[in-house]
Amino acid sequence: MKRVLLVNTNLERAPYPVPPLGLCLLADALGARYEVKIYDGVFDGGRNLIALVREFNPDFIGFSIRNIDDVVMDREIFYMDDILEKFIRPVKKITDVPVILGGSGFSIFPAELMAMTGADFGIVGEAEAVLPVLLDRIQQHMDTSDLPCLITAKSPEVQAGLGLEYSAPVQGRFAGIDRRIDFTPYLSKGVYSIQTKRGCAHACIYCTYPLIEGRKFRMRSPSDIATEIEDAHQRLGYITFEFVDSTFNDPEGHAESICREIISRNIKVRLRTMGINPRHANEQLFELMLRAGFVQIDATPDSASPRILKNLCKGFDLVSIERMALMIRKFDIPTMWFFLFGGPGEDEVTFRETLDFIDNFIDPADLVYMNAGLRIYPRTPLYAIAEKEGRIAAGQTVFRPPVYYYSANIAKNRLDQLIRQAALLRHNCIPALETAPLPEMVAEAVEIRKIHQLEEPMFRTLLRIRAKWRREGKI
Ligand code: B12
Repeated sequence: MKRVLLVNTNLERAPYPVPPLGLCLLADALGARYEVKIYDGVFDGGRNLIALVREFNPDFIGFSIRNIDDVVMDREIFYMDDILEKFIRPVKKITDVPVILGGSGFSIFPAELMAMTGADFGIVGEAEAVLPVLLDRIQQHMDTSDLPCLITAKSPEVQAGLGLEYSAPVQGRFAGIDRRIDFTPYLSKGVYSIQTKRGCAHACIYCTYPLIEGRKFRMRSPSDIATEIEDAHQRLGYITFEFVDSTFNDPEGHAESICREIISRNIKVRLRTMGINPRHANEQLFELMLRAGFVQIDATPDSASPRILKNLCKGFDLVSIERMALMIRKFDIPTMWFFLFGGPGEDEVTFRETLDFIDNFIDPADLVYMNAGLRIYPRTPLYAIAEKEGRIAAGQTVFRPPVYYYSANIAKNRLDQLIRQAALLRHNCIPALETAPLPEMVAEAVEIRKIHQLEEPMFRTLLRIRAKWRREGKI
């Protein structure tokens, strides 16, 4: 049986380490036809990779490239140099088996990463269907040029299938992340990722999700999702499960069905999710989410200015965000809010509109994350806008250095200053550059949580300490 080594090159552990769900799904998809091993670089950082390659002696090596940069302007962590240095180059030095790339970061910049790494093949987007066929064809020395979303070293410019409308159903049953990798380090520091669907039918101008996952929602059945949670819960105990969908409550009704399924099985778990879309947020959803075990959500409206919401093509209006905020307060669901300033048309007036919303609608116990500058990605409407406005040259690469869009209606320094001022006056507003809390603050939070046996999300404890330290003039 041929052997496949799948390498997770993600070295980032902030805001917390994320398990390589995509690679685990691929290992399942390669099934019984291949012997598959996953090397998880998150905690090992490449140290034992070469020994594993020598011992396992794979016939194929796949590298997953998730993060390219951190999307925080002015901090600009660029991950690729380390990925090349710690994983790809050392492996290529000792073996010449075919190297295949994939992952969400790769799917955004496929041609650039093929050139940078010297890989043989790359698959853009989901790979459960294509990867097994590709490996079969390579072994049989067959032509691969008709495979969708495949890029080869010989024709990196042929991005066949990019923007392809995926139609294959998303894998239903799944063996589980912890059955594919050592999940122990994630038990205390991380979460168990759950995907309930693929695709994003929205058209936010800067966003890559539709490019990575396709534009059509393709759902897993609530029963398969609940079974995955139930089984992992039985194996791993009381862990936090996190939904990694672009938006959890889309299309309408799916999130509700998942919650009902979890409730009906009486599974006692901690759940959290990214992206709640205001358009489909309603009281019944929040009620069901609380009953199912949600302890925390993210709300990512990006702006609360009617003009900017329209310019970003968010697909919802201020009224729906306000309605959602009122429900969040009514049900007291701990929420991290994310705002992204500097989009097309942003000026002092629109900035203040968002600030007014923060002041009038967001619980001061909840966190408000303020980022500025929109990362420009290829093949997005924002790229076309930036090109048209002459911010970037026609066809310019935005891979490295990462290029950000800034509204022409407000100077960057002024916007940064407004964000800093807003954060100084509000203990719960955190500028993107200051995301990591002080170690002393974390230590105090841990202590308080232990003494009072607090179950609330860590960010709420930290925010209370932050407010106290501000009052005491410590920060
Ligand atoms: C969920 C998510 C988060 C969650 C993670 C929660 C969790 N428990 O996992 C949170 C909010 C914490 C987060 C944080 C960050 N994220 Co994020 N995140 C995502 C998101 C929406 C989904 C990722 C996911 O789990 N997908 C589901 C799995 C099943 O898919 P997958 O891993 O991609 O695998 C499939 C394919 O890619 C492919 N594949 C994967 N590997 C391989 C390997 C081979 C060889 C092949 C052939 C194929 C292949 O096949 C797989 C199965 O189909 C993506 C956007 C997106 N839609 O992909 C952004 C995304 C990955 N994040 C991004 C970034 C930047 C970050 C942060 C650095 C932001 C920050 N400054 O904090 C951090 C890093 C965190 C970390 N520790 O790594 C960027 C990366 C691009 C870039 N600019 O670098 C993305 C693409 C969003 C974007 N801006 O476009 N993120």
